[in-house]
This record gives sequence, structure tokens and C-alpha cells, in this order.
Amino acid sequence: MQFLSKIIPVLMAFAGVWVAPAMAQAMTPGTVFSDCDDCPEMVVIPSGSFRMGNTVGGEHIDEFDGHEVTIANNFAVSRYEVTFAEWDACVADGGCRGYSPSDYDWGRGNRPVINVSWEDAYRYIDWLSTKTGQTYRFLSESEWEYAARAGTSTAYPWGDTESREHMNFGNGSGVGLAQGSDQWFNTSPVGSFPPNAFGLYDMNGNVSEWVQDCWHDTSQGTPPNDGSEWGPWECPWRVTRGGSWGSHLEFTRSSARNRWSNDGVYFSDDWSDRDNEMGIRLARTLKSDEQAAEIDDDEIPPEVTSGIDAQIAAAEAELQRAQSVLDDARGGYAPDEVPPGLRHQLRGLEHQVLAAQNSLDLAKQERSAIVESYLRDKPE
Ligand SMILES: [Ca+2]
Ligand SMILES: [Ca+2]
Repeated sequence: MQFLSKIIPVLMAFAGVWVAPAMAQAMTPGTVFSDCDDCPEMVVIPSGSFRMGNTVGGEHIDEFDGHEVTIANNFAVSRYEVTFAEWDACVADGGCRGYSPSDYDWGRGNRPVINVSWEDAYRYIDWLSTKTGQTYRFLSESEWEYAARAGTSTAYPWGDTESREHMNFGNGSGVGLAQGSDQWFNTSPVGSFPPNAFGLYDMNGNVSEWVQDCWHDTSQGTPPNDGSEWGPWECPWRVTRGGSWGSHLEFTRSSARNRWSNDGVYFSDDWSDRDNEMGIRLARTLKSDEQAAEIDDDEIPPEVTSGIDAQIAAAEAELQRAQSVLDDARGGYAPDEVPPGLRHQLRGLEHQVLAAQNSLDLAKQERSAIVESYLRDKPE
């Protein structure tokens, strides 16, 4: 936790400083920015190390025992859970496959979007990346816990006990409850409770949040310790974090782990992957100029990137292949005109396209990390 003493004063100094995207250069931890009018507000999170997992003892199912994780580069995380207003902007712009999730009459606007599968969320991320030219993505599971803890090693960012002054949760046994400062039986408008020390709201409670990682039991090998996701890219179960307005209390701790089905939703007649407790938190990779480290690719010796460049080329080829198989199978039908008999087949193929796109995105992110780590460590 050594980094804390350095970081916290910086955060205090920069808390709430907002910059327009054009000025988004050399962004210091704590800086808040947005890449467009309808884009989610993002907060710059500092690089650093932390102990991931159960740091306070007690029996908590599926939490890691505790291992050190080091995140080498600053990155950005959405200040709030993605809202209905932000989701609806995607649909209005022709993105998100036109899918308009139900809000159960709890309210849209600044309520967190719910009833979104991992693949729905991925489509939103894809739309946002295309619209802004930036690399939006899910957080990895370890990034999520690092961001939620914000330097703390207690069960919650505010201490070891659940609190309605700090979080929207239910009766502790899986049913919504409004009491004290928590006035909401279901979802609350995002930002209704104080932020953590990184300036992030509602990491714990309100809606549970998808991350990139596939689900692994704690007994299944060793999780990554560098902030990267625990793959593979495609799997039947994804990790969700933070618990929700209606989950059991044990899922609201910063270290708590949960999972949800990720079978792939192609058409909205399959609801198995969607739930009214599940929402979206975004990450965005910061570009090198935003980290004040100008990168000229000519400066990088080819051997530094040759391995990852080969991976990127293979991922691009796989994406092209999967897309062409899907296009052939669709046979000229628009997405909403596909006959029911063909839907099942297309659903599987579309899932493969998303998986290929996702693996390409991850390979590109890894290339940036390799280049930045080379520049940081190279001799003067
Ligand atoms: Ca509540
Ligand atoms: Ca949350």
C-alpha cells in the first residue's frame, strides 16, 4: 500500500477537475473527462499495487485468499454505472442492436441500465469505441477490485461494515429494502451515495457489474497478477462484481465474486443472460499522449512487438473469417427479418464474431502495454 501516501494527496488535489476531450492530455489520476456529449464521464485511476481477495477474514464464498496484483499503467474507469440515458443514446444512434432494455418502470434517465447481458454490454462498448476512436472495454476482475478498494484493505471502501449511508443494498438476504439514506427498494439514480477515494460511485451495491474475465473457481489455477483478465475470451459464465440492490450481502464486499450466465443473446427472446440486478461499468485505456509519453513506433525495436504483432494479425484474420461466415449464413436478411429457423444458427456465429473482436481488442491493448513498458524501462 506504499503508493497510497503518494496518490491520495494527488487525488485530493485533482478531485473533480474536469477536462474536455480536446484537452485530455497527460491526464493525472483523479481527472474526470468525457469523450463526447452523450459519453459516460470517466475518471483517471492511478497505477499501483494492492492485495486482491479476502483481506478481513470470515467465510466468504468464492473470494480469493489474497494475492498481490500490480497494475503498471494509469487507466480510466466510468465514474458511474452506465445509465439508461447513455444506453438510449447508443440505440438512438443506431448502435446496441436497437435493443431497449426494460426499466420495470423504476425509471430511465440517470438510473443504471439493467437487463443487459455481457454481450449487450459489449455492443455498447463497441459502439462507444467506434464513435470516439478510443479504446473502451470492460474492466478486468482485478482492475475492478483495485478500483473499488481505492487503496483500502477493509471489506468496503468506507470500513468493514455495510452501511446505508454509502451504498444501495437490500435486506441482506436477496430482497430490496429502503431504509435511512438508502431510499430505494430497487435501483437508485447513479451517484446517490458518496464516491470512494478514486472518485468512483456505486462500485458496491446498486447494480452488479460485468467484467471481462471468465468465471474461475478459486481452486482453478493462478489468477493473473498484472491487472490483465483471466481468460479465455469465450465462456459460459462471466464474473460479476459489487453486488446489487437485491443481492445477498456477501456479494457487496469489495472482494466478493459472483458469476452470471454468458450463453450469448442474439435475439431478445432469450433472457437467460439478462437480469434486473446486472449493469455495466466501463474502462478506457489511456493513450500514450494522454500519459505524457510520446510514442514514436520507429523507436521500438521490432523484436519488442513481433510476438504481439503476430497475435494481432492472427486475431484480425480470425475476425475476418468469422464475419464472412456470419455474412454468408445470414444470406442478405436484415437482423430483424431473420426467419426463426435461422436465428439459432446465427446466434452462435454472431457470438464467434464478438469473441474474435474481443480477442483482437485485448491483443491491441496488450501491445500498448508492451510498448509503454518498454519505453518506461529502456535505458536513457
Ligand atoms: Ca435499497
Ligand atoms: Ca455497482
